[in-house]
Amino acid sequence: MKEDNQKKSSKVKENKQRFLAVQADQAELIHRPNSKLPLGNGIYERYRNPVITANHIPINWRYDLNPESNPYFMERLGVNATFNAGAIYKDGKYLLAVRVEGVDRKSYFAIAESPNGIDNFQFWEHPMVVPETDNPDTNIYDIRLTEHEDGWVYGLFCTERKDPNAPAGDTSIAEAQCGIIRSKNLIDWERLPDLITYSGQQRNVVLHPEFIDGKYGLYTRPQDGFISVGSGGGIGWGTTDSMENAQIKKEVIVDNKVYHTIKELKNGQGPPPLKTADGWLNLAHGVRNTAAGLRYVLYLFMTALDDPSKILYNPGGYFMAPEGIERIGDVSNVVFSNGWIVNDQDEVFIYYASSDSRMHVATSSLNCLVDYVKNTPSDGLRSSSSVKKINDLIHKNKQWLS
Ligand code: M1P
Repeated sequence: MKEDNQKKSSKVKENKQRFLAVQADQAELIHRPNSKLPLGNGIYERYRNPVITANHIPINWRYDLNPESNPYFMERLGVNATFNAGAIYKDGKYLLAVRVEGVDRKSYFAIAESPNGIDNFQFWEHPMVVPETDNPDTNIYDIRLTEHEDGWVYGLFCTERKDPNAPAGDTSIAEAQCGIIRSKNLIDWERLPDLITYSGQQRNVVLHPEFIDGKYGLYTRPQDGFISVGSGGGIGWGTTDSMENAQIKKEVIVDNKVYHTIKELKNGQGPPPLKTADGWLNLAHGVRNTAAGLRYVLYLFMTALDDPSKILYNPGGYFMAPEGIERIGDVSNVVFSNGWIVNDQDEVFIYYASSDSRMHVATSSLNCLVDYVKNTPSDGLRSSSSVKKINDLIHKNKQWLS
């Protein structure tokens, strides 16, 4: 009996030590200062460290701290990845609604907060509780947060369920649609009915922050299948009278997929657009196929202030592609963004995930991004046009080299 008690108390001590070691390791990770990488490309600056990784997830979400029920101090609810975060700037704080994917492959959302937008991201006490509809979601992911002028903060996300029409025995065919929640405090979320559209499946649906002719405006991405957009695709646009029963009756394509470009296979709106004096600044992702699989990159375009479905500027090529370690992860060769923030100094914080694994930040300014979209030539769609653009530039540059 005495021996048993001694064993127990040494186990408790051992567990406590392991807990303190894990806690210290995490504190070092969270409080590690981030810094800009040198030089950059003049458009934005990348940072040395990712801003959020699976190891940022609070220890008490993953471990049972009771030595009786967890004598080996095992991780009980492991986390696979933290990526594709929605973003919002509130009371001077940078908030990310992160897609957290457990080792069971289910994703959920959790808010992490930073005082400066580049490091010290810490998760709130609990993950977000997203109520279900009568048709429960199997998986939820890629939330876009929109602070709408109606006073609500909306979260539009992808809700995935098994396709009811999947052939017997097929356990992988899914259906993607747009789920909708809203909140005033970002803690209590009200679930609204899923968006109704008339074009098969939907992913990457984003709510525009302002009323357009008295209606709510939504970016869509119609698709025939779950992975392949099929005959659908492109970034679509439609309006709805209310968000309580959101329904888009007419969807128009704003920015289509195009042969032999960075968005040859599919594309999708990223976060809600940013308002500038020149127009709405849009961030999106484009996907092409390669022998090594799909490649996801980010691009920008600008739409008219009075008509978010009308493109004014359309710089050619990608704005950001995966680099170095960003190229490796669960789904390699991917950068994806569904959240960006403008702070009070018009600095822009672009939050992007790499390879479906971790979150990063890149910083720029509104002026700089507007200059980029207005003055970067469009894609000429042919090699000879690319060469012509380079020769024009060489010619213009002559006076600066002499
Ligand atoms: O794996 C890359 C991305 O694939 C999907 O995006 P899209 O529908 O635009 O192809 C999503 O599953 C996204 O979460 C993921 O990052």
